[in-house]
Order: sequence, then structure tokens, then C-alpha cells
Amino acid sequence: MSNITFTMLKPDAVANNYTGAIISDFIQGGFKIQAMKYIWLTAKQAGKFYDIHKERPFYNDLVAYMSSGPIVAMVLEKDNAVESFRTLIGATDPTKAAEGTIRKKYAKSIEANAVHGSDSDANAIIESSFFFSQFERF
Ligand code: 3AN
Repeated sequence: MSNITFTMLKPDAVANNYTGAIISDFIQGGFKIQAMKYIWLTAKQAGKFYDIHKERPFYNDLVAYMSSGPIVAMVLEKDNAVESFRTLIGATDPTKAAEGTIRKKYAKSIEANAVHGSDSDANAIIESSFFFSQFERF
């Protein structure tokens, strides 16, 4: 069990001006910000980030979408961070996300689903190091 997870506020969340509200929800949920970056990814960078999904039918659309506008990348700290964060954000599909979760409150669709959350401790480190050089030492 690790104490960090990686998240991105996706282009829909940033464009809809939910950045402040969502970061506030993270903090209210007990997460501490270890690193944060506002950045507009190129399609090449987004493609590299989502390389693990490259065989999936939605890969090209996902890459186009994630490079369609600025995002906010963050490393968050809390005990049992990965699982606790996935509970806070809710299911991938916002129509299936539990009441009160971030995706239920702010997501538009299964693709434009407001936030990303790492799915394992190993991926949390890999994803954090993609954006933040200080995590390469882990
Ligand atoms: P999660 O972000 O909940 O871990 P993943 O890792 O299965 O979900 O998918 C990564 C991203 O791909 C999702 N956040 C979402 O933006 C997009 N995605 C997942 N499933 C679909 C789908 N069936 N159709 C379109 N986009 C999808």
C-alpha cells in the first residue's frame, strides 16, 4: 500500500471552470497536494501517457480529447491513496458513479469524465514521473 496517487483534471473539467471546486473536494477528502502542473498536452504526449490503452477501441478518441485543451496534473498524498482516491472520484462512467462522487458531480460522459485516477501503486509512480521529475527517484 502506497501513499501517493496521480490525477489529472481533464479538459472538460478545466474548460467548465471546475478546477477550483474539484481541487477543494480533493483537499476535503483528506488528500495533500505533493505536486501540481497546468499544461496543454500535445497529441504525442497524450498518446504516450495512455500507451497502455493503445489496443482499445476508444484510444484515438481519448488521445484527441486529452490534447483538446489544458489539463491540471497532480500528485496527491494520503494513506491508501490509490483506492481512497478511486472511491472519491467514482466509476469511470458518470451515469454509474455513486452520488456525491466527483465524476457524478462534474463529469459529462464516459470519455470526458472530469478526472483521471491511477489504478495501482505502480502506475501512480509511473504516471507521476511522466509529469514530475522528482518522482523518478522512486
Ligand atoms: P479510469 O480512468 O476509471 O481508470 P480506464 O483506465 O479504464 O478508466 O480508462 C481510461 C480513460 O479512458 C477513462 N478515464 C476515459 O476517459 C476513457 N474511457 C474508458 N472507457 C471508455 C469507453 N468505453 N469509451 C470512451 N472512453 C473511455
